Parts: sequence; C-alpha cells; structure tokens
Amino acid sequence: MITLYDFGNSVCCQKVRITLRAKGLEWQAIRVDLFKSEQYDANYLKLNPKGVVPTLVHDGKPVIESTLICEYLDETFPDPPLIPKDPWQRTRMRLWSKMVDDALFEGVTEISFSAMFRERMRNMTEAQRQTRFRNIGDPRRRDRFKSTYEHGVRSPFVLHAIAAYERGWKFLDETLAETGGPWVLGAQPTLADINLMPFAARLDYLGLLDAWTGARPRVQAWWANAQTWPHFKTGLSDLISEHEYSEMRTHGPKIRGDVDELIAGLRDGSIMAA
Ligand SMILES: N[C@@H](CCC(=O)N[C@@H](CS)C(=O)NCC(=O)O)C(=O)O
Repeated sequence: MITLYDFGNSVCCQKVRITLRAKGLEWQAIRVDLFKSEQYDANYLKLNPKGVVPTLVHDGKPVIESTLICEYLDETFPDPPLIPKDPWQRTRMRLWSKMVDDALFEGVTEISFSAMFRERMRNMTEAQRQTRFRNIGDPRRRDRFKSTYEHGVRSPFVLHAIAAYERGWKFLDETLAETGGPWVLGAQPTLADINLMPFAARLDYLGLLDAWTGARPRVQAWWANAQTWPHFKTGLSDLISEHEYSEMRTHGPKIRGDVDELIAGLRDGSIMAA
C-alpha cells in the first residue's frame, strides 16, 4: 500500500506523482494544506521532521525527500526503468537531480514567491505573517523568505534564482545537443526529465519560461515533447485547478519585465550573480 502526503501545486509532489504514474502505480493521497500550516502538525512532523511535502509511506515505511522517493520507487518497482543501468549514464541522470536539489528548487520557490505568494502574504495580518515566518524551521530559508517578501523580484535571492535557471537551461541545451533528445539522456525518459518537468511547468504557467528558453530551440523541443507525455499530464498538468492556473497566469507576467532585465544583465555581464 502506497500513501502520498501531498499538496496540489507543489513542485516536489509533482515529481513524485509523475513517477508514480510512469510506474502505473495506484496510491492513496493525503492532502497536507501548506497554506493552513498542516505540515507543522505534530503527527506529520513525526513522518517528515522538516515539515515539508511530499512524504511517501510504503507498507508502513516513510520515505522523505522527493529525489529519494523517486529513486526508491524506481528501485522498488523496476518497470519501466527510469534510472539508466550504465553507471556513467546514471551519474548524468543524477546531475539533474542534484541541480534541482541544489539550485532550481530554491530558485522556483523564490520566483514563485516573488510573483504570487508574496501577494497572498501581504493580505495576512501582521500576527499571521510573523507566525508564518516563525514556523519555517531552517533559518537560512527564513532569511530568503523574508528578503523576498520585503524586496520581491529585486531580492538578491531572486537574482540568484534567475541565474541558476540561466545556467540550468544552458546546460540542458548543451546536453540535448549531445544526446540528440528528445529526452534529456536520449531516446528514453528518465528521472532527469521527471526532475525537471515541474520546474519548466511552473515557469511556463507563470508566463516566464521563454524568457530563458526563447533562443534555445532544443530546450523548447524538449519541453514540447515533455508536455505530450501522458504521465506528465496525469501527474501534473491535469491536477492543477483552474484557480491555480489563473493565479499563476495573473501574477507571473507582473514580474516579467524585471526577469527579462535581470537575464539580459546576466548575459551581457553587467550583473554579477553567484
Ligand atoms: N528537498 C525537499 C523539499 C520539500 C519542500 O520544501 N516542499 C515544499 C513544497 S514544494 C514544502 O513542503 N514547503 C512547506 C513550507 O514551506 O512550509 C524535497 O525535495 O522533498
């Protein structure tokens, strides 16, 4: 029996759901409403001490961290394989997991926050806002959150995010030139593709993706192909509500001018980012 503690438009949950779909698995979903702070409930913290989603429970055993969950699913349910057999190809696949975990996840959080959730936090009372800040266990994450709340797209953390995506899409372009696509590592989809899909999707739905990919036709072709994959649809795009789509479409374009300006600055060297 598989249970997934899950929340609608969460990028980490989307990775896991696409993997579950690709494996043809059924699961029971338990919603953890992040906007109601349900991730900090004492019982949930016993399963996931960081107070984040997703958590997968398989036959009573909890597994946390979306990258590890996807690998666990591949090892436990080997067909169809989503991790290459060849050790070198496997490291190439894991480079994408690492890129997502090291940079793109934090990046999408800052970009989404500056575009959408900041607005939602502005409508909270001061007491609610302080509780939200206090609840974030990781102090570095709290600092990022506060900075983006205060400075929006002009927070240095958003600039780091924009720079991380510039490096990420450039690297994808180079990789696809080498492997020939249509998937990251060539003919077959792997966890490299699944790891990336939610991040491309979020930026696309915010109306921002082509700020990076506009001049990268190979990346555009990868994304067009990914969107037609049935497991992308059933694990991600079909599960986003009309309200969520409309929130992304409404707020994303408000930061587009700044994003374009920052990307241009990074490309011509007038802006330095770590
Ligand atoms: N590295 C973790 C990150 C999990 C994570 O931060 N999830 C977000 C949703 S995508 C979350 O639960 N946030 C709750 C919060 O910010 O309080 C993973 O990949 O599972």
